[in-house]
Amino acid sequence: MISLKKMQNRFEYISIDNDSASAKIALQGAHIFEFKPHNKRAILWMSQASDYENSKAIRGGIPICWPWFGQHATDESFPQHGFARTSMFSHVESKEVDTHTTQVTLKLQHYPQSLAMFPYRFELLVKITVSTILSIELTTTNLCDKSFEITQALHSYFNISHISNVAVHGLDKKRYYDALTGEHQEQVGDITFSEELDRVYQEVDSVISLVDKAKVINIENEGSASVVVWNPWCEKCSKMSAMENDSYETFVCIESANALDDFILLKPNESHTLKATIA
Ligand code: TA6
Repeated sequence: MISLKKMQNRFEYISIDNDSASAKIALQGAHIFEFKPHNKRAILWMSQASDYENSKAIRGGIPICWPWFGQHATDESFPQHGFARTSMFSHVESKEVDTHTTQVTLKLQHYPQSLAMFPYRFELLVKITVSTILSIELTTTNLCDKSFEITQALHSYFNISHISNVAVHGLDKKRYYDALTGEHQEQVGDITFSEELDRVYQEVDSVISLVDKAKVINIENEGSASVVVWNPWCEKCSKMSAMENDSYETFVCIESANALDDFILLKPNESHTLKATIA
């Protein structure tokens, strides 16, 4: 079953329910804010304090950071993580591949306000496949007569039992930029959490596993050279919008990205796809 729904404040989203899972995808930002395989816990975390209002980023699920990750390189008045996540996407196609698999494609193209921040004509296609696994493909096409660079991330928030129970496996020996210290380091072993952690791992070419006691979530990336791992811990969490003071205890962000030096250069008419598969 696929249906277009509206909340009381007219916030529009696509609701999916097939033999494998249920999911919800906001038209704003092509933002998946629920993915729940049947008879299992929801895989994606959503803040109880999040709004669902157009022009405000939803806190949780998988925000799409595009056409830049983090702060804009030259104008700090531009929105952090780009404008895609607060832009209205159009519906291209929804199809029930089979009773276990549903596919939705949404599209964003340049518009006057986007051209003011990112002076290029583009098409951004988001193809989401919902079954026992979730996959998201973010395809950027350069529609103009000059090259442009992007950085990007599928900023996935994952549900966890408790921050003290989890480890992130698969980044051992990878170099990372520590956003808290501005230093470059090399990862030793698995990542565990005991304080604020905000790192951009580079040249990542392996499957990343979120290990939460007996439960393991695997994140396989294609067209992505960076992985961002983030937890705000208590002090930053208490200062962030749409977070409850203890929110940090129940999520970890593992983001499939092309960030910092891993930017993507697209010549006219070239395309690039970033794909994440979550199982
Ligand atoms: O991906 C990590 C990060 O860049 C953190 O530094 C923090 O800012 C987080 O994203 C959330 O950003 P947001 O703009 O969604 O509040």
